Amino acid sequence: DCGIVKPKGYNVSWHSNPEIEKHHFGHSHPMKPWRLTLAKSLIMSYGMHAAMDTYVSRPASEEEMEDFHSKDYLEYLRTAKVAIPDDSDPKDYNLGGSDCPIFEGLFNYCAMYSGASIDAARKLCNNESDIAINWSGGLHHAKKAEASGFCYANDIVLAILQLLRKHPRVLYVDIDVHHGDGVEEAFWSTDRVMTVSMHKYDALNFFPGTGDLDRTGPDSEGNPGAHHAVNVPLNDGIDDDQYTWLFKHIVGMCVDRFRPNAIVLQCGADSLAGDRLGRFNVQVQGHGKCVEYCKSLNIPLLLVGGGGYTPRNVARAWAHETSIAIGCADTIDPIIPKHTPYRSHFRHDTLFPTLEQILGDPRPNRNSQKKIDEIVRSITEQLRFVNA
Ligand code: V1S
Ligand code: CA
Ligand code: ZN
Repeated sequence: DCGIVKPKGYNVSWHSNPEIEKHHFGHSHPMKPWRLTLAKSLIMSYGMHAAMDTYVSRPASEEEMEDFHSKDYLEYLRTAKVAIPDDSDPKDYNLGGSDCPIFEGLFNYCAMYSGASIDAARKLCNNESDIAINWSGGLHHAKKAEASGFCYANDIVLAILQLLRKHPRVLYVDIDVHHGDGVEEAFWSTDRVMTVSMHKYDALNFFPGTGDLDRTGPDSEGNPGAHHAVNVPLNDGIDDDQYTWLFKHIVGMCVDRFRPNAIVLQCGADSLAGDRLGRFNVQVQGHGKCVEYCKSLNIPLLLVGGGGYTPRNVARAWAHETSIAIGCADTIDPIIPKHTPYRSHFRHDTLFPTLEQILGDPRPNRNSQKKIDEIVRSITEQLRFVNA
């Protein structure tokens, strides 16, 4: 390894299970659990595992998953058979289409990534970890009784429910390029969870089509959830400077007003430049700055993965963010170690591939300063109603 040691008096735990990586959504499907193998390869070749408490996670029990999901949905998910989709089945819970196919071992896959997030949250609750990491989680679109956008079980909601057993208030922050609709909906009517999502927003042409600036919580009089949903709708091509400035400014204001006892950061890597589905121009550095900022707040922090459809860039971002968590980002060699398994995958861009340099055609930045100012003005106004 690279001589990385455990930081003194600061515990980072890494929750994973190699079983998860072996599942396949199907040939042309953009979601590749194998990207986790690639991320693990980087994390381990740098020797970062030596600086963390590493846990092989166990599958969540059905009872644990019932904390959020309905019994009948879980039953359907557990018994769903790989078959020609039956379009006439009215109660298919959105399973079996092209976004959420039924594949071999589906239920086990869901139980495993959920178990890892639940375990990670429990480590934070009993103060055994300062930062807990589950790169296989972050599946923010799943609903109580419905699969959506490559997500079947909502491990984030399950983890936040664990955190709420101990902590009065949890802040959820989502930097996936898509709107974190499933988490927002789950905690829509409570003032114990504030949800913040930054995303590409286009009601008609970008999934899932929700998350406009004025969707701030329930409108009904006296509902405690009012003002506790923060949405940051963005346009194509946003760059590192704009993105990290907005992140720090908005998350900073949310922490000041809401005073969370724990933070969950969904680190979806489809917000990176060159992503197969994403539209942004964020670099590994900028993406990592979001993690660095959350760490600097010194509040128990859960890091989960999420989207990310250009595997070599996903692996880079999550390895870099692991190095930020353990505090060695500035000391490791930027050039990917020679002995890294699958190193050839990172050679796409340069002969000496680095951890941070990604390739992505620079998209024109369609985010005007005027629009950014309007977002900040509106959210500042919204947060005046939050007083924890
Ligand atoms: N964008 C996009 C996209 N691409 C696909 C897709 C492509 C090929 C396949 F073989 C299967 C699916 N689906 C979508 C989106 C869903 C994006 C989910 C993002 C998930 C996350 O990163 O936030 C978290 C893990 N679905 C759609 O746009 C829906 C359709 C409306 C259009 C595409 N077709 C395939 C389904 C219906
Ligand atoms: Ca998001
Ligand atoms: Zn996404």
